[in-house]
Amino acid sequence: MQNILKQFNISAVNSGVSTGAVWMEAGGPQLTSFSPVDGKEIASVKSANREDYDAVVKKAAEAFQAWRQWPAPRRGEIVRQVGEALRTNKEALGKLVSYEMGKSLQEGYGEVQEMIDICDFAVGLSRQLHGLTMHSERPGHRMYEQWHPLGITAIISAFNFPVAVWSWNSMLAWVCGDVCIWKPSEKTPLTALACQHITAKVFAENGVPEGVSCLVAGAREVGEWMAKDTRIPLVSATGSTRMGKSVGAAVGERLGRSLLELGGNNAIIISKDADLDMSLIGCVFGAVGTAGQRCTSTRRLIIHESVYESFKAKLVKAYAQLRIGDPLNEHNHVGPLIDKQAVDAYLQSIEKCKAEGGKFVVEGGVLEGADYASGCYVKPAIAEVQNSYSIVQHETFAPILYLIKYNTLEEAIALQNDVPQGLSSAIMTVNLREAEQFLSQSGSDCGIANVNIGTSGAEIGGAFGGEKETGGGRESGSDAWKAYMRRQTNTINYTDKLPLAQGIKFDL
Ligand code: UN1
Repeated sequence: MQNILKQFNISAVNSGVSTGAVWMEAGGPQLTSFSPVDGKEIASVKSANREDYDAVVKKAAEAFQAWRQWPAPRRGEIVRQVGEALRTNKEALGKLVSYEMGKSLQEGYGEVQEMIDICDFAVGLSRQLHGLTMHSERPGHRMYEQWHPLGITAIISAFNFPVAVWSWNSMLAWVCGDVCIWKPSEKTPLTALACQHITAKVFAENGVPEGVSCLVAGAREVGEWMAKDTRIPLVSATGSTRMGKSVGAAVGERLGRSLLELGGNNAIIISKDADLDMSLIGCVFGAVGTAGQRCTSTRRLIIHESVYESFKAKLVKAYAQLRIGDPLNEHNHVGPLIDKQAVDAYLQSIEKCKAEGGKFVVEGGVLEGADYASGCYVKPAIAEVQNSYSIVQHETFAPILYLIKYNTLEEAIALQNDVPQGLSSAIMTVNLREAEQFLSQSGSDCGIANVNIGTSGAEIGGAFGGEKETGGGRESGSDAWKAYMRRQTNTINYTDKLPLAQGIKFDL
């Protein structure tokens, strides 16, 4: 790990405030990053105080004046080179993600791959920031729309995807002509430092203005400054519903734009017509992958009563085979939770579930012993519950899977939708009628609805996000780029008359 830290210029104590090549003398409190893998302190990062923050916003605003003049395909060329640099650094960055955050090495690499993929996507997009043309109702008039850069995009990201979520936002924002200020999770500042170093090198080689890629490490208050800051037209925030409500309210108060990607409470319906063996992988990976800390993690299985017992038996057997331990050891399936606080939340959820009547068919618990010295390794658990339990309605960021029984598909869909969140959902069925009903307007109410794959592991090409308490934002693929630009409608009169719209007569 020492070599990797060195490769990314990370020393024992680092500045967490940067406008690109420049790392400022940060005056805020120091954040210490501990690895949940072994509990050891990795390094510290000095966070931004208000003065540092203001200096960064000023630099970013200046950079925007220049950056927005760069042709979009040229901005795309810079992002292409960032993608190349990520390819070169994939192994090292993937390992650092795995060590600082605790996800399995495969998933660490997968996260960096998502970054590379969004770079490729953004490069193509840089030549496709299309607007529409319309037919004017007036003779000799032309009407069209164009998309202009918006300004500063603030990115607040969470610990669970410490680098990919930043890249979904920043790569799109950059090709759109925006500049970015990133507040990474205070739990994973080092992977952010690494990304900033990778980007800054590419930017410096290409003469990209200082301020196009900014980093402001810090705790909650930095996010609050961003949310209230009228110099920032767009705040893109990923995290808990609680955080999103406060960011959304503060941004809304000043009529700014927010893009919120908040909690999920994702379910898979296992139909009587499901291929049970195939479904098993999707369910188990969805529930225990990233130790249940994805916003797309599978939290609930809604299982048809005719296959309930047999599928439960398969799950119990599969869980017995899970290997929990050091995520850097590729032999293991499940790594640690992010920190002790997360372990407490996991334990409390188990207690609450039991108190409400939940019956555990796979018991949870915290693992002890030399291999689990960080105290953050927990056993993935499975409980039989009712969907109405308050704990089942709540997103616990941990590997606890709830089993619910159903009889008719209508009932299953109603259960799937009957939670405050609306991010991801899936049905396992080979029955076309069921699949189509699930995807129809009276089916899943989520932003993501899948057939015969699980709830997690979305590809970057689609718009990512969800409804209800998930916040309504869409990031990543499809036309999510539109959130990072401002639309302008233009009407041009190329005659020597000035007819008014709607046929209004106004003669002088
Ligand atoms: C998140 O957990 O915040 O679909 C994002 C997935 C990943 C992204 C998850 N591509 O699981």
